[in-house]
Amino acid sequence: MPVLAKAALQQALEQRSDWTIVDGQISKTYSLATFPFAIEFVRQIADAAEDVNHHPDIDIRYNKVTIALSTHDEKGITEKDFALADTIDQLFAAAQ
Ligand code: H2B
Repeated sequence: MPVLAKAALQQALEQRSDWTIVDGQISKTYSLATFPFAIEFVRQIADAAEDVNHHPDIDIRYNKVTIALSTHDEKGITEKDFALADTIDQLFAAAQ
């Protein structure tokens, strides 16, 4: 799974909402209703990550969950990152 070229990366970001590049990773912050909801959301993300053996950096601050993704093995951003990003967006939508 190769690192995405700049143009492909920009297009992938434009096709999604609220994902940005932070320190070489794609990143998004989600706001949940409560701290327990944030923890449950992270629990679901952990299961999804294990399913695909691809793991995000996760920052939890009260009801805010920030996800950052890159592909360590490729030292950059690949389709794997966007695939998991899409799954996480679906988990969030289902939690609303
Ligand atoms: N997660 C991420 N984000 N990038 C990787 O390259 C990666 C991973 N590789 N999870 C997996 C685990 C690899 O280290 C294990 C050995 O399969």
